[in-house]
Amino acid sequence: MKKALITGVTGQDGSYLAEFLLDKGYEVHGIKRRASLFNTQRVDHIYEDPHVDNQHFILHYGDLTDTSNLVRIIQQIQPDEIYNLGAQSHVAVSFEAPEYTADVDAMGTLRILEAIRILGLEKKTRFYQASTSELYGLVQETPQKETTPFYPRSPYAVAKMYAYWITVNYREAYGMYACNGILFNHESPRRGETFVTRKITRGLANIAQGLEACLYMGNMDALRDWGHAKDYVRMQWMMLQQDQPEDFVIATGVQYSVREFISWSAKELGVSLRFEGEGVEEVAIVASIEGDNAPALAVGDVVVRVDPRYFRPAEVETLLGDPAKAKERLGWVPEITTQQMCAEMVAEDLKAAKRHALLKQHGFEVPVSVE
Ligand code: NDP
Ligand code: GDR
Repeated sequence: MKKALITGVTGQDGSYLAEFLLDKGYEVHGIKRRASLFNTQRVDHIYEDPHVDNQHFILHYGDLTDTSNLVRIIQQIQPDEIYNLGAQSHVAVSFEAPEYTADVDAMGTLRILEAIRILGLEKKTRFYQASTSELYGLVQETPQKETTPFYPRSPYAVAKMYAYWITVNYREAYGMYACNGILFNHESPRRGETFVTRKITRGLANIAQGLEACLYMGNMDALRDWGHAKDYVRMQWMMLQQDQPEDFVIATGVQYSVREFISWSAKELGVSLRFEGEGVEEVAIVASIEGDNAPALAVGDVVVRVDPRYFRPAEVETLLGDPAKAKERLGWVPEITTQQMCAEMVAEDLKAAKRHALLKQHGFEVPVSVE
């Protein structure tokens, strides 16, 4: 039985990847951080009681800032594959916590690579690094492919650039099977609530059900190439099954604006929006309503406004990937379109909002977290 270790197993990708590898018959180990509240919601459905024998899904406490912890876990497991998905992954937050972001995202990657080397596992353990389209930042070529020069635009992207190159370096210096997946944005109903797609689907569902008044957005002109996380974790595994380690761009090859994503999400709720005004004065107004998913809304309501506090000190305006290499070499193509993904996310968030609204109707007020 193959053994895999996933850092960031409690995150969006980690949870889908753990499911995927368990289905393939792997023994899956994951590193979770100590937190003051349970932080395992995304993997609770695959949790296995440690008191029963023959566990296939095993969680270890740990942190990418803690070298001795990483060495001990890797020594204990002797994994065939390590997927380094753990990161301070929020670009805007990286401007607030640049040093921590560098420690986790850059040095954390080095710590794992060094642990593999110190333990003499260079020939056994294959390593996947969660690299990112944010490396392209201020884009030098469109669409972006494996050979496009990098120009990172945030402390997050700069830290991930170190991680990208140290992965290449350890492959070249020590002959390790180590590779980078340069993944463009990918989303799902499990996406963190403060990333733009989930903020939109959840926010609009809450507004439609009367749980929030208005959605405050940053740069709605930003263009992104959004895929579904399920498609992207499949590719993470495929990258570690080749004869030779190589780096791949993973993307859909289509881009849309944040504003378009807002319009689609509203449409999924039966609401048509009209955008009016410019810059920080721009608003989205309800133009028409169909069906019964938005009982709290009326035509003319303003549901989206701009709040400059969501603007970034340096913005990545446009990203569009070219996944031709992944298609040619690995036969990988995304199976879920951006629109299908948006519909799935809205449906899930609407279910949750309806649950909340029902509790509220019956006198049980449950506060809705917003940022
Ligand atoms: P998430 O933010 O959903 O998950 C990040 C994971 O990393 C969580 O499990 C988190 O733990 C964990 N983590 C954070 N800090 C530490 C730390 N100090 N030590 C150990 N673990 C830590 O990210 P995604 O699942 O979306 O992304 C997975 C990886 O892919 C990340 O590295 C991200 O930067 C990268 N990436 C993501 C893309 C995307 O569009 N989703 C695109 C390209 C790259 P906790 O749950 O406790 O917070
Ligand atoms: P990104 O994702 O920065 O691309 O990083 P995010 O969803 O945060 O932003 C995408 C774009 O939307 C604009 N935007 C807003 N973003 C947020 N979060 N909140 C807002 O209110 C808002 N309004 C507009 C942003 O300015 C940006 O242009 C994600 C992360 O998953 C990274 O870890 C990963 O590496 C990259 O995708 C690829």
